[in-house]
Parts: sequence; structure tokens; C-alpha cells
Amino acid sequence: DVDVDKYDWQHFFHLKTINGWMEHMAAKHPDRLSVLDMGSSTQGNPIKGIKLGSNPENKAIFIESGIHAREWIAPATATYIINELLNSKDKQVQNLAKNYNWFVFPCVNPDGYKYTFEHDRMWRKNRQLFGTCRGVDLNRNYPDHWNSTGSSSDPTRYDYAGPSAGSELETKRLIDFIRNNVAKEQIKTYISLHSYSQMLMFPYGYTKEHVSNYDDLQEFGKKAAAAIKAESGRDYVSGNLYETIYPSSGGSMDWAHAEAGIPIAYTFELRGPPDSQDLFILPAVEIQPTASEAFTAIRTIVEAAAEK
Ligand code: ING
Ligand code: ZN
Repeated sequence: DVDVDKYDWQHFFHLKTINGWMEHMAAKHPDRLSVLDMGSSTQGNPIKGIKLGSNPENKAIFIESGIHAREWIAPATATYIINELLNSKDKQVQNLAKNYNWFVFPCVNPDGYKYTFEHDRMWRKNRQLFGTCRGVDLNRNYPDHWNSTGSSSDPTRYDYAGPSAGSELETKRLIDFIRNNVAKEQIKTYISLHSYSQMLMFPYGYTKEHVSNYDDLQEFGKKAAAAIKAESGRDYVSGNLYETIYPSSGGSMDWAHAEAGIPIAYTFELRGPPDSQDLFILPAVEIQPTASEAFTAIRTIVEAAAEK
């Protein structure tokens, strides 16, 4: 039922196909790639990802996407990055694949992602039931200044923070995974992929106060935006999340930086469509250039950080 040989970056794919493709790639490259499972979601779907590279000396980069169900470009970008790291002929990319271990989890909200394919293309949250309505915004549920700004206590809202900090199973799975691996795997970089707005943002979301490595994160972000500009001509804005997009608390990035201690943390807002009312519905022809510029930004950040 899952035709993994047809996986490409000209279409958007179901959860099952993305997971099947990762299994297929791991079977093809058993020496370099393994499939990991964070555990199951609220509705029992697996939260799968990959680890690429296994040199215990290497520092690691963690990429998470699909926390918001309707932002389909984010999981498509994540699988693009996996494929580039595995198969690129570019020497610089091959070096990045060799010199770092990469953790990539394309669909960290699998119930929501499935729901956008089967029922409602514009669904954002998970599918947890609250009386007559459903869903927690998983990017408001993390236990760091939880529900202090830019989130809601109303379960009918799109930005519902949940009944308590870290209440959702999907949040717990990711937290457990990072907690168990951050020191052991030397995870130094955390990237969260979203759409749309063309922004490269770093902590914090909950306050305009600056992080201790603000100057570095601003410098890497500016370099990454310049690299995108050179590649595609697109303008991406870089800055701290609070001042760049809108104040918001309980995001995975704030938690990863402040609570898990991962120094380099970004949330990318990728492209939206050229002219449309439905800004989450990116035409599939935009996957390749959008994913490519996101990967360029990540490469630039990782390389700039290595020079410090
Ligand atoms: N934007 C993000 C959102 O969750 C964000 C911005 C990122 C807020 C990280 C807080 C933390 O609203 C989209 N488009 O989802
Ligand atoms: Zn989002």
C-alpha cells in the first residue's frame, strides 16, 4: 500500500508513506541510517524519525517538523534534508553528513497530520478530546513559561496551550527523547520547521529579553538569510521570535534552549504560496526550492557555529 519508490519532492505524502520511506532508506543504507521511534501519539500513531551517522565523537543536530499539522511543507523539507545528507554529490554536504550525527523527526504530530489528509486540510493542533472539541497546540504546550503569553486556555482555540504544561503525549515523547539523548549524543543544535513567513527565529518566544548567546544566534541567522538570498533571491528575516513574529510561550524551541540546554535553537518559518488566501497550502512545485533554501540555512548555521 505504501509505494516508497515513488517518494519524491514534487508531491506531499501521507504519514504512512513518509514513515515507509524512512524505513526503506534505512534498509538501503543500514551502515549510515537507522529508524527511531519516540513512541506513540494520543491516537496510537508512531512518532518516527531517523538517526544519520553513528560516530560517537560527533556533535549532533536535531530537526523536528510537523508539530503543526497543516504546514505540509515542513515534513517535506525534513525528508528532503535526510535525502540530501544521504545522497548529495556535494563535498560540503558529504562532510556535514560525516562530521555530525543528525536526528530528523518529520511528523511529531502524526494524528494531526493524518487528519489534514483525511478530514480537514487546515487542522493545526493534535487530536486530543476536550468535551465537544479537540486539540492542543503542541507548540504552546512545552513546560517553559507555559501559557504566559500568546496562547489560550480555551480548548476551542487554535492556540490552546493544553490543560497543563507538557500535558500532551506528543510533547512528553519529544521531551523524553531529548532528555535521554541531549548529553549522550551531544545535541548542540535544535531546528523546528514551520510555515509560512520566511523567517529564521531564535529564542525566546515568551519574552523580549535576550538569550545569553543572542549575538551569535543573530549573526548565524543573518548569514543564513544572506545565503538564502544568494541562492533563490528570497528575503528571510532573522531575529528573536518574540520581536520578529509575535510573543508566544510554550514553544518547543524555548524549551529546547532554556530547559534542555541546547545552545543553538531556531524556528524556521518557510515559504507560503505566491498569491493565495490559504497561506498554508503551498503548491507542490515549491517543495524543492523551499526545502533547498531551508537546508542551505541549516548548513550555514552549522558551519558558522563550528567556526566559533
Ligand atoms: N508559527 C509559530 C507558532 O507556533 C512560533 C511561531 C514558533 C511560536 C515557536 C512559538 C514558538 O505560532 C507558526 N506559523 O506556526
Ligand atoms: Zn507552525
